[in-house]
Amino acid sequence: MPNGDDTGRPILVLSNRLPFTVERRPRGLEKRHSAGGLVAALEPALCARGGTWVGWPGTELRPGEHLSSGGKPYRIAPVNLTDTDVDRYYHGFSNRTLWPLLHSFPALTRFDQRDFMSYERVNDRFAEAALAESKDTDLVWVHDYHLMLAPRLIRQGRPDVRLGFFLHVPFPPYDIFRLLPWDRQLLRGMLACDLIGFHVHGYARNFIDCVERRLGARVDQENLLVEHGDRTVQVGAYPIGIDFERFEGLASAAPARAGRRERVVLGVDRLDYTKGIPHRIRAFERLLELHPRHRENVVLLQLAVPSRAQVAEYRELKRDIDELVGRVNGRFATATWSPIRYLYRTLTPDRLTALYRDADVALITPLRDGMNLVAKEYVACQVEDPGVLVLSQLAGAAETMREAILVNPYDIDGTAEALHRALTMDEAERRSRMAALRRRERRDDVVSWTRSFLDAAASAHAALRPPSDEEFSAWLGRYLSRHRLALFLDYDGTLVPLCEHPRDAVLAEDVRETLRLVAARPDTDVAIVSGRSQADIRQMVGLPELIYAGNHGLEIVGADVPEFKHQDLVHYQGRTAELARKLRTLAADGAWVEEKGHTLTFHVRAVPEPRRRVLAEQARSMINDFGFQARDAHAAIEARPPIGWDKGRAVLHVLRERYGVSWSETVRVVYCGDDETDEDAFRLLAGLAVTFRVGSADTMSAATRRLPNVEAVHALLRWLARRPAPDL
Ligand code: ADQ
Repeated sequence: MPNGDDTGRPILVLSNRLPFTVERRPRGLEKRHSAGGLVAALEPALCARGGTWVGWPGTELRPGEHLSSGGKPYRIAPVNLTDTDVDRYYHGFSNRTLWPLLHSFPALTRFDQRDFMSYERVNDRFAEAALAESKDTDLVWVHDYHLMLAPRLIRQGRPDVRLGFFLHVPFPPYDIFRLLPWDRQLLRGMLACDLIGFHVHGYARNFIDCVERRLGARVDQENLLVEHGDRTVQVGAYPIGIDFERFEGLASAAPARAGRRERVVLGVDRLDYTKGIPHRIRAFERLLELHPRHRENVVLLQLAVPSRAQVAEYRELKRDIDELVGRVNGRFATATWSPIRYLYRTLTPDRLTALYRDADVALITPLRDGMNLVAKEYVACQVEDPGVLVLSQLAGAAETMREAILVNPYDIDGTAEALHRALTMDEAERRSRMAALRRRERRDDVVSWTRSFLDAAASAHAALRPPSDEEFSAWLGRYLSRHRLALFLDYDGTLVPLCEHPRDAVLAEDVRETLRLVAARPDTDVAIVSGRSQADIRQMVGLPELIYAGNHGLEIVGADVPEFKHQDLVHYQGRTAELARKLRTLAADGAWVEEKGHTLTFHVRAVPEPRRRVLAEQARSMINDFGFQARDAHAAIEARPPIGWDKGRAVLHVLRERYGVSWSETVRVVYCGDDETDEDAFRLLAGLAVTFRVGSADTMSAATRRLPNVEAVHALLRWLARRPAPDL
């Protein structure tokens, strides 16, 4: 049994490609098994546990055509792609947007809305296929950058399932990732998982950094945790390994090299601009310049697998390499020796492993690489006189393969010198370095990788600690250090938990006391912004020294601001009462209408589903047909007169009235709110305030940060009451 973990339940695997590619021939469909690392990694686990592999077969299947795994004990669920999907989702968004961006090549990245829309549609289809296959599965494993959105839809269909994601390519730093116009959607897609794995710690850190800065999520950088919705997501580094024994076996069995001629420096790559092939050729040229003793004694054998020839950048790269090889060969070749041997083709595993075994040096110098399996395969094949691995620092593999000679591939002279050192290294050093590399790769092979990821995905996760003073200081300390604070707080769901009936949402005495302390500071003003009527909210909070904006800011009263009532309200008084009468005709099964003077709320919290949704929909239509604005609130629909006014405008009004038109230079603003009506404020205050979205709703938010619950708001208030006085 190749995989020791044969006790587990069936798993569902999603990857862009199935473990084979299907081609249409005159005789019918023909399957070509893929020999890639992903198949080697996942097939043993699927064979041991059973389950389904969801993926694209590479050819559009016709109605009635089915695929099987060919006698293997797992199922195949093909996802059909049309020619347009292949063009936009695969060649477009996957290979021309995400591939270059994730490898930190922004200049080669194409941003096209239509490609992204196709990517969304195809991810939906993968998720649907997964859900249709998920009945007897409690573990789903999604692979790679082609499917970053799929986890979210799978989560919606199967809230209980364990969901893991593994990214095979790098995750770039924040400043690169945020160039993507759809970066937040992708992050949210991945965060539907329980476990998100990367090859190395650095990529995991980059991801968490993006999640914190782009989504405002609370994170724990040390333990690699993210708070998202009502779950905690574990992030981790799981460096992939290879099937060590298979490569070692193939290398031992391959026929011996006939006669010893020049020494061989080997490069093996898919033909891709991330692999640094032109830089490598230049480094080899530089070696011949700097150390003429290697002329006629050493060759660079460069193998390149044809790849993505539909993409223009790849065709250009091929031309560049052809030219470069020609130039260097033309410059140094003699009658009996050419410095570079360049093979543009796929090799059989036997031939490839024989070349690995016989190479004196493997020169693996990607400009950026998630891991790089070639480095590991080379090491596994060193079964005779050990060679030397020269490896780019910018490959994930460099994190663990410490006994390689590490180089910066952009440093041509440095790489040439490293190559010289490798070619002249004595046997004792070669042996000890290679032995250590082999021990590690044998131990941390692909089976151990699969097992450690699946075990982590299946096990319980830690939760983040509640927000602490250190976090508040980190978020707000510097921001508030030299300015007054204008603090705006929503009430229901922010200061008090949501209740069945609004009258039950009573402010706790200790929270009132903290609010009093915050407002008593000479450097702080506090305003409550609520959907309740002004009189109601004032009474619920009970602190006359605060500012109150009621009815979503249509009426404002309080210390140091002139009393405000929106001038257009007079036109709607009778209409509001009329709408209340109409809405009351819907108020059955526990639904009821709250009249708040200028606005109304249709509450459905006490109505059981699915009736609740029906009633809410009817209320929404009635409000809209009446010419009022209907807005979603928690288990309620708000009805407001069609006045261009909301919590955001109300906050700006208070700021202007209280601090003058140049308020943004004199006062710092913090706003906490928990629902869609607060999003108006988050949007208007973007860049001008630190805003907090409270609660575990997994919705897109314009807020700067998230707080998990009302208790976290109370903790923030306590910190605000105690914080150091600003240097005004
Ligand atoms: P790739 O970008 O495909 O993988 P890599 O890890 O180097 O890169 O794997 C290449 C594979 O192709 C190797 O298994 C190699 O044996 C094979 N190969 C290369 N040249 C060949 C030739 N001429 N003939 C036959 N086979 C050849 C992505 C990420 C990597 C990450 C892997 C696994 O880009 O960073 O290591 O996934 O997670």
